[in-house]
Amino acid sequence: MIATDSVGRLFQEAAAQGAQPLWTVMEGMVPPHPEPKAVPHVWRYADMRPLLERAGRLVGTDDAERRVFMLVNPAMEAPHTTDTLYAGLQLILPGEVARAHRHVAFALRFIIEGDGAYTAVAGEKVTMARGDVILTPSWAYHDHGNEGSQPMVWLDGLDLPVYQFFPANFAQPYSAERYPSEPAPSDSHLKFSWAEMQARLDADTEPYAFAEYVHTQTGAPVSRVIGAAAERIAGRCSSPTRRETAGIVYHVFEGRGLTRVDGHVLEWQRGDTFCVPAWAPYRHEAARDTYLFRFDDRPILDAIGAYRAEHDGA
Ligand code: GTQ
Repeated sequence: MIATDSVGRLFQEAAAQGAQPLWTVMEGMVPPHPEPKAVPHVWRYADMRPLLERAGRLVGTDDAERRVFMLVNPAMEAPHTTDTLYAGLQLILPGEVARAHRHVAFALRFIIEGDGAYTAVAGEKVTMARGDVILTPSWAYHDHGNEGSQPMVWLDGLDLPVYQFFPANFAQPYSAERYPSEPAPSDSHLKFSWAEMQARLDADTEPYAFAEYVHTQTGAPVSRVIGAAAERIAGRCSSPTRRETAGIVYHVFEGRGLTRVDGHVLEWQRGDTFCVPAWAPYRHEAARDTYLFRFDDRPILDAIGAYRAEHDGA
């Protein structure tokens, strides 16, 4: 037994064994409420579109398997748009093919502009138009091609940050540029058309409407990690104030307004993408009739029993 033992000495010797006291950092380890690292942020399409255009001129599909600008949260590093979600803007020019690969990570696309492009997913060639949502399930081979005459831009939503945490992601190139595919059936479970979603939102006569995208066959969320929904807010109206343990990425399909998040004011208009960190109270205020697309990590939170939400009941 050392006569002059001290707490400092104890900590030093514990550190030499790869151990640290919990009690000095207890609150950080089990905080009283969620403490996301991500901060609220808007990526404006007016700023992003010219960067994509330049990438289109400077970088070909040989150099970029996917020509994407990641939307990186200012308080985090790539691939974090929020603590758990990744978003990126992908450009594909007429005549280009983004070669086939597959990965464990799930992806969804929300089409921002252009038509005449397709994503071939596991042998189904799915054509894409503005506002459509296309799913790329885990481990399904997929390639993208633009057979139209206009550039195509879409928002990618992936669960990549989850695989920073769980080292369980694999990726594989396919042996050819394109994976063999047939035109997708009109009722493909891989695609949700905007027209259908807008009809669901418009069927609700309230100034604020919310509708989730669910698998047409199973009624389940679009993946086991990521869920997606759309919202309609009538001009000069607001959403309820909510907070959720889910992180959220929003994209403005149509309209103009702002979102108050925890004291921040995010102003947005058509084409912009913004994020809401976990547990931050947020409320949308629409200046004009507005449609928002969103994806979140609710399904995986549900799976681990950690999804919680509160709203003001408005
Ligand atoms: O289109 O396959 O934004 O693999 C990031 C990773 C898109 C894709 C991204 C990807 C893809």
